[in-house]
This record gives sequence, C-alpha cells and structure tokens, in this order.
Amino acid sequence: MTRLLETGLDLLDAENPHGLPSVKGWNIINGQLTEASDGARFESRNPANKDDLLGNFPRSTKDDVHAALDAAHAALPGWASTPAPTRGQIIGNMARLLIDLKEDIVRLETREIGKTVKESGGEVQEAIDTCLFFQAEGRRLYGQTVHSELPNKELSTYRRPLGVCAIINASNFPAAVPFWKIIPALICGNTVVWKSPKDAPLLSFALARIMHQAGLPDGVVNLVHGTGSGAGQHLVDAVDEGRVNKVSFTGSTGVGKMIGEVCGRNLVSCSLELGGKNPLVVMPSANLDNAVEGAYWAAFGTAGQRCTSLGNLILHEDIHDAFMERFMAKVHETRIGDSLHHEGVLYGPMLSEVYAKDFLTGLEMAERDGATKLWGEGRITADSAPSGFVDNAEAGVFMWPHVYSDVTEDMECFMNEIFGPVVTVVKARDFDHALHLANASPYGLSSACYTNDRLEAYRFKTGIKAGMTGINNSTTGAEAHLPFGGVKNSGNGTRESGMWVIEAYSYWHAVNDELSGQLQLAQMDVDEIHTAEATVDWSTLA
Ligand code: UN1
Repeated sequence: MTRLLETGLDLLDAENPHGLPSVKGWNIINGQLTEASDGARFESRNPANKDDLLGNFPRSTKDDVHAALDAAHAALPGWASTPAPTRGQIIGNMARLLIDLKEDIVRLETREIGKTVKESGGEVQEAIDTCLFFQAEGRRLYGQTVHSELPNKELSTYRRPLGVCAIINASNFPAAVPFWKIIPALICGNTVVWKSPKDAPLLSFALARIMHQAGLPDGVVNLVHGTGSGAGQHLVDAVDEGRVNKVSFTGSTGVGKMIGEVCGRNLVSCSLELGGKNPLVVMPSANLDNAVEGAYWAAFGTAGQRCTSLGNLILHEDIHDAFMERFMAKVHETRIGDSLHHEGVLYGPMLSEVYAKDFLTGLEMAERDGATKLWGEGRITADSAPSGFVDNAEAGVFMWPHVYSDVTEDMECFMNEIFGPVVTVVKARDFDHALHLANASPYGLSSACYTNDRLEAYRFKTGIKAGMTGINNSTTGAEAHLPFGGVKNSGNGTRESGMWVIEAYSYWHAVNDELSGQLQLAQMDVDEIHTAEATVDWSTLA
C-alpha cells in the first residue's frame, strides 16, 4: 500500500501558465500504477482556464478493463473474509486522511471541474461523512436469528457480498458520489472496478490513492480512466461475459436504461441514479423571501449541474408576479466566475465543453417551444456577459443564467431535463393544479414545496411521486445518512446512502442448522396443535 504513496507522480514538461503542476496520471490496477495497453492518453483541463492542464491519463482499453476485473476477482476472497470491523477501520482511516487533506482535495476539485470552493468543500465533507457512517456500520452489519418451527433447529440470516462491483459515476459530484457507492460496497466485502468520470480523472486518482494509503489491500479497488463509450462500455459489456456481479451508475436516463437492460438479461443487480426535472412549488402562504432564496440556489447553484437542481418552478398565480420580481432581481446580479480567484461567486464554469454543448442544445428546446425568455444569452463571451460576470470569458466555458416563463405542461422543455443554469417557470391555478404539474414530468427524483399551510405541506408530501422532497427547502441538499434516489425515469428504485444502501451491495443468506441428528421436514414434521374441545353448547343460545 505504501508503494502508492512512495510513487511520486511524474510532472509533465508542458508549460503551465498558472504555475500549477501538470501530472502524468495512471490507472491503478492491483495496487500498481499502470498505463493503457496501447499507451493512449487523454487530457484533463480546468474548465475555467483552458490553458491550465491538470494532466493526462490513460485512455483505458478493453484489456485494461479486463485486467482490472481480474484483479478485483483475485482480491475478492481475501477481502470478503476480512472481518467487517477491520474493513470499517480502513474506511475510518480514509475519513481521517480526507480530513487532513481536505483543503488540497477541495482546491483540486474546483480546479478540475469548476465547482465553487465552498461547494467542493461540502462535497468532500459528504465523502468524509459517508466514511464515518460506514466505519461504524462495520461493527453492525447485523443479521438475524430466527425461530424454527421445528425443535433443535437454528435459523439465522447473514449479509453476504455480491462480488465484483462496477462503479461508474458522473463528473458533477466526483468526490461524494463515488464514495456513496464504493464505501458501502467495501463494507459489505465486495471488490470494485471504478471507471472515473472523463472530466475528473485527477481527483478520482487522488481519491483512489487515499483509499490505498488508508490501508486498503491491493486489488480491492481498481481504477480505470477513460470515456463512457470506451472504458465505461467495456465494463458494462463485461456483465454479458459474466465478469461483473453488480453495476452502480449515476448519469443520464438513456445510458441508465441501457445498463438496466444489460443487467436485466443477466440477472445482475444494478443501482441506477438518473436524471431529474425537479419541481419546486411556491404557494401563497409561503415566506416569499425564503422561497426566492431556495429556488434561486436550487436553479443556479453548481451552475445547475446537480441531478437535484430545480427544473420546473411552479408558482401559484396569486404570488407569481411578486415572486418573479424578487427572483429576477437576484438572477440579474448573479456573480459568475472561477471561485479560486474571485470571492462570492454563485457558480463557475460548466463541467466541460461537452456539457456546455449539451446545455445549449437543451436551451433550443425552450426556444422551439415558444417559452418566454426572461433572461440569458447562452454562452458568456467577451461581447455578451451579464454584469455579475467577473472572469475571462475567452479562457473558460461559462454560461449565462437562463429563465423561461409561460411554460406549460405540453412543452418539451417542461418534460425534459436541461442540465445547466436554467429554470422553466410554470403558473398554477391552485394547490391541486400545482401538485398535478409537479407530478406531470416523467421524472421523480427530488421535489420541493414552499407553504406555511400544514395541510398543503402534508398533501404535497403524500401526493408527490418523487424519491426526495423538501418542505420549505430547496430541491438539493441530501445528507449522507438519508436515502438518496428517485422513482419513474429517475432511477430503478435503489437507494444510495445510510443503512438503505446496504441492501444494494449485499444479499441475504438464510442458513438453517439442524441439530436434532435427524431429517425433520419443514411444514410436514411440525407438531400438530389440537384445538380445545368446545365446552359451550351453542345450540342452547339460539
Ligand atoms: C448528484 O447530483 O448526482 O443533494 C448528487 C444534493 C447533493 C448530491 C447530488 N448532496 O444535491
């Protein structure tokens, strides 16, 4: 394990105008730093400064993915038989290392994907919280003892690991989400092949090194970098070859459905955390300032690049105008830029050029629908920038905040997620109409309702079809010990986080131990219980 620590990263010769290191990163297979089998590499660049090169990384091939699977299979018996409290101790060490290194990890995350320093801090904290929760779970991971219907026979249940888990996460939460998946997989005794997100290879590499530094044996977590259609697809294809026992994926609904099909035909368990068109309802009794604050954060925080970001803002018609006046005043002043160099920015760049392109294509949907554009001019350029933009438009991939109003449920932009800084505003006649609208999209991830009417809050909680709901709160803000996930097109019903995620990485093993020295047949050799003779002559009561 210490080998990884001792092996310093090679610095690239490339000039980095920001005085920051550019590194040569590696896959980590069976604890070894490895190159792609064909030597191919790809770059990771700072989306706020395209000439800040973080490094280059192996573009993994099918052979690399299979080498990682071999290592995970070889490590499985040893790790599965390591006592769960010991596995928990290693996970606890990861938490301590993350706490020690938090400031560096946070700055690295902001440099690689452009999330603000404050938000990267929250995210690394979520990874730490996850480790702390599951360290303790190593001392539980309870099974049950169950009474048998036969004498001298003991029944009990055990949680068993599923085997080799394929982990594929997105680049918008590159620290918290892989920990949501890998840590419960590890505590249950599984081994892992982790395909890092294309836009966050250096952060993923640093996190995987920390895992090893914490005492994780070689081969238990294997990291491969590359593209979704390359290394990611090879990992999914390996399900068909019987080499993967579990897939956990966070990303688009389209890719999630494809993975679900592959897993389904192989009877392999999969956890799918997919897109959302998260509704936020504001009713007349709400505290409007609070609601404006929550909606504004939910829509534009993280540049709208959370799966829990606000999609449809559903306003009761009585407060629509008053709400929009305050909301738009905030939108107009939005401070945008690289938080490593500017104080007080709400959001930074898009995760990468690819996300920017998809976002602009999504906006075309709202334009085609004929929704009323209240604000937003697409990409921020030297000639087209909102007054709150404080950075160099040519250096990074920054977007205006966008607001579309007069949106109705027959529009494409009402039904579909647009991943980025945009909100679609819908007017509701009354509570029933608002609840109907909140349920009308094909997604069901997060949701929120601002109201001070207790009955409305109750009816929202019971009437909304979503995995998560905020009452007088924004659509974001999951905590590491609450179940996270969606229904409908947002996922397949599995959950991350807390004790619920344990179900996704283990199976129940029922054991019966026959101590009687003879074959006793369940249901058939059970003592017959005779009912007592009736002592009342019912006929005399007639
Ligand atoms: C995601 O966008 O994939 O609740 C995860 C939240 C975060 C997690 C989001 N804690 O918004």
